[in-house]
Amino acid sequence: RKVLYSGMQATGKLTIGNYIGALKNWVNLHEEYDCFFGVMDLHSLTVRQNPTEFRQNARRIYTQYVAAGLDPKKNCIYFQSHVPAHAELGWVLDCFTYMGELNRMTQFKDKSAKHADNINAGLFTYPALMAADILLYQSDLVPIGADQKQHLEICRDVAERFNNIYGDVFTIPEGYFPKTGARIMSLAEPTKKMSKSDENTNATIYLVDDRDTIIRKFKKAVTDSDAEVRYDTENKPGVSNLMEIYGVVTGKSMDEIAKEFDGKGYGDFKLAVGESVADMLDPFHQRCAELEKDKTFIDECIKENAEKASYFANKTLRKVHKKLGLTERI
Ligand code: AQP
Repeated sequence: RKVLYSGMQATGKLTIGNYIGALKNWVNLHEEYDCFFGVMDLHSLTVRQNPTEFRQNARRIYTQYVAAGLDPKKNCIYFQSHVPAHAELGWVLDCFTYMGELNRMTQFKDKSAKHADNINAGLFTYPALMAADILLYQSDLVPIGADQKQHLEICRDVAERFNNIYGDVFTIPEGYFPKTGARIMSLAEPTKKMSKSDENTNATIYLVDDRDTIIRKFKKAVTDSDAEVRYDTENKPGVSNLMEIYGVVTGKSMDEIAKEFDGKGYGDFKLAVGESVADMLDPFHQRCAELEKDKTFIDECIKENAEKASYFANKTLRKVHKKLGLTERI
């Protein structure tokens, strides 16, 4: 069977962008592949974390993967920091990644503009660690949102560079991008992607938000002054984003949505979008609450899967060390 790899940073609370752009697709694909889903806590260190909140957020994300429908007994769901091979291969790949390649990354540019007081080396070399995450498991498929496309390209380039020198060590992974919802935008600034680290909490729907909060945030969403529900990302980014969210959640096409709200005001439209998202998240919230009650089940999965992930990751790492000529441990 082919291997699928994906993960999310453990920074903050997951958003419906993370859910629609990534998690939902994992659930659709997970039966067909051997899957590894990481809670990418080492990646989160590029931004200063409050240790108590960080630990809680990371655990919550683990639980949310399971609540969304991923079976932790069949899929390897684990914390990146529990498998030291990630950091080890990350270092090796740092040495195979060029500064020029990393300099072109738009995420680095965006994030360094946002955190001007902490532009650290980890933020810059992030794509090399991400390449290690994927390559350690000899992954074939990597489902990601459109924002991660550039990083996956670097991963493929670095893997090919390494393979050209040392033979076929790494499987070259393919990206899997959702047809709709690959880029859910901020509700406050619809030309920016919705992001879990956005300081404006009204811009973002978190997976933990309750029904009233969700509906309130959608009511406040920035649209435009023409009162026409029409898909046009260029001229109507706010409305188009809401249509996209509604489309993913209800399965309706953009034309169907435009017809449904023809002649109706934005008020009705926003309420319908809010209710559809709240309805989608209701069963998810129930499942999260159940899982949070049964602490031992999640603890056991975390432990078992750290061992399973380490087994596969170390196999690749040993091969890499050998190819590089590092001295074997006696
Ligand atoms: N707005 C989005 N629309 C669609 N997909 C998205 N993803 C993130 N935001 C959107 C996808 O979610 C997965 C996990 O992302 P990540 O946590 O590794 O990092 P990110 O892309 O940087 O996500 P965030 O939410 O913006 O996090 P912060 O604020 O911490 O940087 C990826 O597959 C991503 O494409």
